[in-house]
Amino acid sequence: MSVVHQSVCRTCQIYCPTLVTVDDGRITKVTGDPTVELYQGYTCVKGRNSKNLYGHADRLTHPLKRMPNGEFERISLDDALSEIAERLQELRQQHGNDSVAMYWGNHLPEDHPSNMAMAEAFMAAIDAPQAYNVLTIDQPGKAISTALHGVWMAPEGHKLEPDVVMVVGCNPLVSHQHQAGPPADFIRDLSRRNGQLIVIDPRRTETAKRAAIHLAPKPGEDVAILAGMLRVVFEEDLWDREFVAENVDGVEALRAAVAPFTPDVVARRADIDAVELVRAARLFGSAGRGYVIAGTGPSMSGWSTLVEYLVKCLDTVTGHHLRDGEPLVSPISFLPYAQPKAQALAPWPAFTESDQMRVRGLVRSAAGRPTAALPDEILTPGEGQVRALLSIGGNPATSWPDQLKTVKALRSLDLLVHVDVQMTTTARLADYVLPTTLPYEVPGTNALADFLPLFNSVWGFAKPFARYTPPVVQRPADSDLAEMWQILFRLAGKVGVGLEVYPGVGKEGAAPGTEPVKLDMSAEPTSEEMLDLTFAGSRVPLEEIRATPGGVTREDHNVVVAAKDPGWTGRLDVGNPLMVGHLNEVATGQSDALDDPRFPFRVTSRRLRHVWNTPTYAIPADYPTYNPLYIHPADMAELGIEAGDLVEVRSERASVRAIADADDTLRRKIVSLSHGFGGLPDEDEDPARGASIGRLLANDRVFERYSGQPLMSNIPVALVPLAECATSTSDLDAADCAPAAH
Ligand SMILES: Nc1nc2c(c(=O)[nH]1)N[C@H]1C(S)=C(S)[C@@H](COP(=O)(O)OP(=O)(O)OC[C@H]3O[C@@H](n4cnc5c(=O)[nH]c(N)nc54)[C@H](O)[C@@H]3O)O[C@H]1N2
Ligand SMILES: Nc1nc2c(c(=O)[nH]1)N[C@H]1C(S)=C(S)[C@@H](COP(=O)(O)OP(=O)(O)OC[C@H]3O[C@@H](n4cnc5c(=O)[nH]c(N)nc54)[C@H](O)[C@@H]3O)O[C@H]1N2
Ligand code: SF4
Ligand SMILES: [Mo]
Repeated sequence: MSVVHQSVCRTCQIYCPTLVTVDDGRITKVTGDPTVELYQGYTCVKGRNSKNLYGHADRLTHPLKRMPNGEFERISLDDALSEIAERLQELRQQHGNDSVAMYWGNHLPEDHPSNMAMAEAFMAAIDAPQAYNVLTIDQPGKAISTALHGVWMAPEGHKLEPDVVMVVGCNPLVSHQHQAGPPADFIRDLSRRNGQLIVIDPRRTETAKRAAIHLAPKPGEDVAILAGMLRVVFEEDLWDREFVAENVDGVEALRAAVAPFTPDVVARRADIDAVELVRAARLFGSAGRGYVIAGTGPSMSGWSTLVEYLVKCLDTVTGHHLRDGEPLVSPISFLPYAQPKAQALAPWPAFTESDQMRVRGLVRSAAGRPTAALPDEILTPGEGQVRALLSIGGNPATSWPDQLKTVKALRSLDLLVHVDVQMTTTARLADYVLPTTLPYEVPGTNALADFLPLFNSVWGFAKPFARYTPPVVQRPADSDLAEMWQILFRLAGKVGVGLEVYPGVGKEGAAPGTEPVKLDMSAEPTSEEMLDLTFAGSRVPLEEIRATPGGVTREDHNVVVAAKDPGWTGRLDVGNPLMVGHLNEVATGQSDALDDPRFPFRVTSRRLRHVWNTPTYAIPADYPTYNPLYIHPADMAELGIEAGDLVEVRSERASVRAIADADDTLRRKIVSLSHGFGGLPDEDEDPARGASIGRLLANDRVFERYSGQPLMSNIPVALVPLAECATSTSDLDAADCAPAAH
């Protein structure tokens, strides 16, 4: 029997509405749902191909325990959780609660709306402060700069008919990192109104090809470029004096700090055309409405917080915020309604000084504890040493920077528990591997896309859209799976602690005064009950969303931005002393600090269309399973290599082997590689599995002081063609051709 269900893709944060065809209990087809105007039937190859995840031979369906001989054996989930609880209790008793850490990656928030709040509740219940997440190795500057700058309480300036959009180190046409919906929609809408797109990216990306102005700088110079643009905006009086006088502090400090970044200075540093830089600044500054989005490019190149702060400064000094009386086009559906107001919420502390790491002088920031320093917290003996790690929804052994140190740390743990759907690099190192359900087997919603504006104002929907989906297929027969929140609930029960769960996105994101819900630990809630808890009091009631299979698109509440409250004193800050001090350092510092004649190339990060971070076993058949190393054709000619050749990529830290591919959209001497690929360092180097970019990184050399995020892109490397090694008569000696020592 064939049935078509309306559902929601949960492979990434775009949550496309889908039509899922189920034949005799098996998913045979996933397509876009054409009934949803906002998405126009859009899906991507990853979402359509996700049907292959289900029923695949490589899918994990039973918990595994690593035996003393190193082999994995099946164990029941209940027994596994009992054993894990016992070991956690021993460690807590012997070494204190500090010895237990949790890391959650992308699939935790993605899979079920209650997972995040449940993870937070679990760590609070065992009174363990060592909670880490993926944000600090992604774009931590988004959260940190928000705390330093403050927020506009009508957070939607970008949704109302912009005249200009500037995209910095982001490639939404492939990554979808922007509005939920078809990724090119924002460009189409922009050009319909004769608006302009500016892109700043060392590569002529799919997005850059659509831009009116594309600056292709050296990577790592975004601070200088944005400071240079701010300077033009001030010099040419393109800033919004009235808005700034009314709502913004620190403008004189910012103006002084950007003064050294003249167009000529910036052009020289970034190797771009000074005239084009000024043109971009004028276009941005003189537009009536506009906004900037920054992606992973600048964050991975070492500048997350300062770049994200300057992005906010540009939007704020040009007054690109919603005003009194303007419509809010996409109020959040899944949270209680909050009246938008044309006023500033003043900055708040971005750092918790009392929450110190033991290494590199790092502290917890608004983005969380520095994940990049967790391997050191595991390896450094003494009080507070982490001995157990619960790894949920991510893949530390591949995604964390500095794979060599990460793997050494994971191997040294007394207990590593990993929750996943497949035997990833991390799973292979774990003591217990706990398999989790796949999205179409459980109820879900598209709420995370709806919530995203809470974390960054340029994410989320262009129009409200709330959809619920029931499970559309059964779990595999005989499987022993649980949802992530369920695993945590059951583990808490075995440890003997009660859980208090906050609605919405958890305590950190909760409105002041929100009370947690005490769970009855003797009766496991259902997945649906967890949804009820999470969406309590939502603007659009969950009952209504459940009862409307196509989804609810309600724009009620006559959502018009209200005037500033009488007597309101909150102001945004564009002159934060930490940021201004850092700008001064950049102005007077060397821009060529990374240059090293031994490593004439730089490897940058990029996303591939057909995989989402760690590839799954279900890569579409017509796409490569490896991780192409993209090189400019002229550089390939100089190196004497062709597409398909093996190349050793060598950094100061390590070397990996990659399969070369030509890409003339790159700058010369800049190569690019995706993350998520590759095996463990001591496994046979199989180029078909793809090269690990994380192995080339060091976590303690060049790192951002605010988040601990190290250089994860723009890494100095040398490229050595392997064919040359085989036949070398040149100045390459045998040592050059052997993999670099780890
Ligand atoms: N050098 C370098 N390093 C990087 C980056 C970079 O650009 N360059 N990017 C960084 C960024 S932005 C991020 S977000 C992190 C990612 O870091 P993580 O979140 O730690 O890693 P992911 O690969 O996203 O982990 C996702 C996990 O989900 C599993 N999975 C796949 N499909 C499903 C599913 O349908 N359901 C469930 N439950 N699980 C599934 C996968 O097997 C995988 O183990 O990596 C960072 N690391
Ligand atoms: N298909 C697909 N989509 C994804 C993912 C995926 O793996 N595959 N991953 C998801 C995740 S976890 C995230 S965080 C988002 C990320 O979304 P994006 O940030 O859009 O990610 P990328 O496509 O890697 O784009 C980063 C861009 O930065 C450029 N760049 C590199 N260094 C610099 C620099 O120093 N300065 C500037 N200005 N640019 C630089 C690169 O050339 C690249 O084009 O994508 C998400 N979406
Ligand atoms: S864009 Fe994301 S949500 Fe949409 S189909 Fe692709 S993977 Fe699924
Ligand atoms: Mo990410």
